[in-house]
Amino acid sequence: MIELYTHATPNGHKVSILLEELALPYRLHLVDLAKEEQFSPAFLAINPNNKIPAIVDADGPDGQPITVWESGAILVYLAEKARSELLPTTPRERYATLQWLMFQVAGVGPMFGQAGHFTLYAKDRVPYGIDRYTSEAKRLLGVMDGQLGRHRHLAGEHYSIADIATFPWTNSALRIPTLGSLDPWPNVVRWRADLNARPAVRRGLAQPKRD
Ligand SMILES: N[C@@H](CCC(=O)N[C@@H](CS)C(=O)NCC(=O)O)C(=O)O
Repeated sequence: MIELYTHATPNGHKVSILLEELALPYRLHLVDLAKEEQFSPAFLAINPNNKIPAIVDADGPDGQPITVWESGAILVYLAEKARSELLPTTPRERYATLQWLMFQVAGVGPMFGQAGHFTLYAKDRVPYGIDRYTSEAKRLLGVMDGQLGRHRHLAGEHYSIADIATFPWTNSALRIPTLGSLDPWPNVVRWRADLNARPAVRRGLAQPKRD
C-alpha cells in the first residue's frame, strides 16, 4: 500500500492522477497547508523540505519501506514500480519524457506558481513581479503550444508522466487573471480536452476532497 501525503494543489494532483492511471492501491493523508501541517514534526520526518506531495511505499524496491518526495521523482518512481509505458523504456522516448517532465518541474510549476502569487496573493501590488512571471508563463505556454502542434502529447505521440505533471498546472493557469483564457494557445486547449476526457484524470483531480 502506498501512503500519499497531499493537498488539493497542482503538485498533489500530479501524483493522485498517476496513482489512478496505474490503478495502484493508495491511502490518502491530507496535509492541510492552510493549517501549516507541512511543518509538523510528523510530516517533516517524511519530507524535511516541508512540501507536498510525498509518498511512503511499504513495499519499496528491496522489499523495505521507501519514502519519496519531489513530485517529479515520485512520478518516475511510481511509473517504474508499475513498469508502465507512461515512462517509456526505449531510450529516445524515455529521455523525451524526462525532458518534458523536468520542463514542468523546473519551469512551468515555479513560474505559473509565481505568476499566481503576484497576481492573486501578494500583499502589495508589484507590477514588476506581475509582468515578469506573466510573460514567462506565456512564453512557456507558447513552447508547449508549439510542441503540441507537432505532436499529440508533450513527449511525442504517447501519453506520459510529462503530460500528467503539466496538466494540473494548466488548470491553475486558468485562475491567473493576467492570463485569462488559454485560447491564444489552441494546441494546449486541444491537449487539455484530451486529458480532461480521461476518467483517471478526473478521479485524480478529485483527490483530496477540499474541506
Ligand atoms: N518542487 C516541489 C514543489 C512542491 C510544492 O511547492 N508544494 C507546495 C504545494 S503545491 C507546498 O507544499 N507548499 C508548502 C510550503 O511551501 O510550505 C515538487 O515538485 O514536489
